[in-house]
Amino acid sequence: MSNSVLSSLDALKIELPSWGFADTGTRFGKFFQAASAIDTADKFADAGMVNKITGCCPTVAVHVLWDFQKGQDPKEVAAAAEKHGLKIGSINPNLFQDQLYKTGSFGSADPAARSAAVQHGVECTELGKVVESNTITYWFADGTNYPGQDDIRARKRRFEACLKSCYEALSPSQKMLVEYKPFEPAFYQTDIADWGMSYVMCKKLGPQAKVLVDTGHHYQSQNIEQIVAWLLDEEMLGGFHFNDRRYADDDLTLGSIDPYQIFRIFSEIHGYAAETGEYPEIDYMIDQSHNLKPKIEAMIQTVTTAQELWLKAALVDREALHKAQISGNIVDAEAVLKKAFNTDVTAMLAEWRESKGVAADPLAAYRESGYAEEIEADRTRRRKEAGITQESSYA
Ligand code: AOS
Ligand code: ZN
Ligand code: ZN
Ligand code: ZN
Repeated sequence: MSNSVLSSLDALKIELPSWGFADTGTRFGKFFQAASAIDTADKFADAGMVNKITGCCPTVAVHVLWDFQKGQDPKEVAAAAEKHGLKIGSINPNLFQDQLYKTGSFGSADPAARSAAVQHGVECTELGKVVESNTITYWFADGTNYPGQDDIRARKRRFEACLKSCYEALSPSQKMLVEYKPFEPAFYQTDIADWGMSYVMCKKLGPQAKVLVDTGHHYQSQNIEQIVAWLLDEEMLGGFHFNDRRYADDDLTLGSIDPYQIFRIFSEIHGYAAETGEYPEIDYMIDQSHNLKPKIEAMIQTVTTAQELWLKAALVDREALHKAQISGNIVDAEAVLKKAFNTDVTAMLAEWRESKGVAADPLAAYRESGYAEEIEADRTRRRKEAGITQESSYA
């Protein structure tokens, strides 16, 4: 059993977000870090370091507006990632920063906003083909702030039409993931506010559209593993954005608030794999942008937390669980989950890491590497030489 449990870790490849290595902040302000990435090459270097130290993060998610310069050959960006042993992962369009999107992108009543948004979505899809990335992840800031501001059903239909135009641009190997979020920045009505709305859109589009579950995008106490179970059963789960939440979309470190929730989500995935004989095709992506923690350490902490909870969930004795369930033994059924959750998997993780040639304690190995000191000195010097003030950098 230990072998299949350990090898289940091979199915957990975690994608790092390029934007998580740069200075980002809250709606109210930013606190800068001397070691933060200045440009895309820095972001890839940092992501490459996290991959080297953990051995399980071979791809990096890119943000089209922030990582690709106008007129630049996208292949150059892919080559810059390859230099650090990475491939470009999901392509993240930006349908929220342009002034044109004041009342939304795909949902806007303004045809100029909608056509610019669709054009951007299609461009992102074409870009994905060039850099050989198969995933386009759509997150929308769209919605309204005041009752009556716009026609909700009209917005829904505009969304359907725009998404369809983008879907049609996909190559057979590409897929489109549609993320949902209950609120923020729209506070009265968000166009794709929950998994059901995303599901409805994706289902209408076709088999290359799937739901993206950002763990932070749920109401207080919402049962996320049930959503995951339903989407798995319908073959509609496309990917995750990993983070944790206390109040709303806080982008806190995965498992920092409720590790048992993440365990229960992973247990659903292992359950699916036990039943079907294979792990579902899911993109596991981190969506965290740390304002206070050192960024690279925060990523390593996230990755190792995910692996730890994944392994614990793989330890769930599915046979015992099934027996308890069909015999109505509720106490034992829950105890099966608790037993796995409470197992110390440190030695197992070390064994898996050893087999991959990485250190048993990635965070300690990172701290010993001297990388943090190196980039802090290098980036401080480069900022000084180029006269870059951190106030003027965005994302
Ligand atoms: C926003 O709340 C979403 O979580 C997005 O997935 C993500 O943070 C964004 O696409 C990065 O720009
Ligand atoms: Zn206030
Ligand atoms: Zn997200
Ligand atoms: Zn979010």
